[in-house]
Amino acid sequence: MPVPQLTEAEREGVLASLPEWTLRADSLAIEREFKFRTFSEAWAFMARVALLAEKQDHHPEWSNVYNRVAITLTTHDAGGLSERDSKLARAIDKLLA
Ligand code: HBI
Repeated sequence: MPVPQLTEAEREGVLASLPEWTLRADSLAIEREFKFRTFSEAWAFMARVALLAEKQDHHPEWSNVYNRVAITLTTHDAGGLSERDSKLARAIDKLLA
């Protein structure tokens, strides 16, 4: 299903509202690294993010090394950043609040 890519102005607004996330060099994704005390805490976080992703039908590109989780959000259907990425990023940040 086609999804509109964010304009440059919309991207700037998204980044301003998500100060913990950074724009990937190609401007097509946002990224954030998370560090936990243990692998178990990292894994529990990933399980919660997975449920969010399923609920939103929007899935992260991510990696986990022991207590660290790196998440990249981009919208394949848009060929770049869309409002789906900012929505999921906000929901992920709320898990840590
Ligand atoms: N997740 N990141 C990302 N990007 C997508 O375009 C996407 C997705 N999850 C599911 C999804 N698209 C569905 O809309 C399509 O697989 C049908």
